[in-house]
Amino acid sequence: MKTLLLTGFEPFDHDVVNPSWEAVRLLEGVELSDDARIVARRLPCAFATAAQTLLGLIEELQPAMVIATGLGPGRSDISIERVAINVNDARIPDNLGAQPIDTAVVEGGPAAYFSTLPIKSMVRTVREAGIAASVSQTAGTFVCNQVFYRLQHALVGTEVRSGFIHVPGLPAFGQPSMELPVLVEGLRLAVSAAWRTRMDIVETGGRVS
Ligand code: PCA
Repeated sequence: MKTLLLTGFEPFDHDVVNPSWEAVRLLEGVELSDDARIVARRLPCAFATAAQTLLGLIEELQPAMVIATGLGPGRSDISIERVAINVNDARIPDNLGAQPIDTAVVEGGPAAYFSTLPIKSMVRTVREAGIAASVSQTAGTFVCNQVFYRLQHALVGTEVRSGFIHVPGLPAFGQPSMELPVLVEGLRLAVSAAWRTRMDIVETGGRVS
């Protein structure tokens, strides 16, 4: 049985839930094909421990694909991330009180890594089900970007494809949001598309600015 490791984050910034984990935990054990299933795990929201936890899980579970997810406050759709950058610049402290500003994720590492997932196919598959999705050109400069960068850095030169998805908040007054069942279905579709698609489609997901 092959494993697709899917992660979500614990709450941060005084929130009591994080929709990324609330959705991902409902996908635990979902089968992607006869010989592949999702294993769901939660990551701590701290610069010192998040990536280390993820890399430990990769060591333990030997997944064939890794997709990390996190809350993107203010996002209104399922955002398939294109790129992770080698910068930490935290606007708020993480859950251990750390707030790195303008430090490298990996000292001496490349400026950025691209997702190795078929991001356009993922967006199209989610949209075809009537669920909002888009390619995102930045995963920010907080813990999610750091985890995404360290993930891509660790898997360079391996057969294991990997990437990151940001999700909207759950419904709350005045905030862009997505209902949990819609989010769960959208993530399931995105992950399934990633699993079965080798060659990505060519279709614009760009922005003018
Ligand atoms: N979102 C944060 C970190 C954890 C999460 O769910 C981010 O976008 O960096």
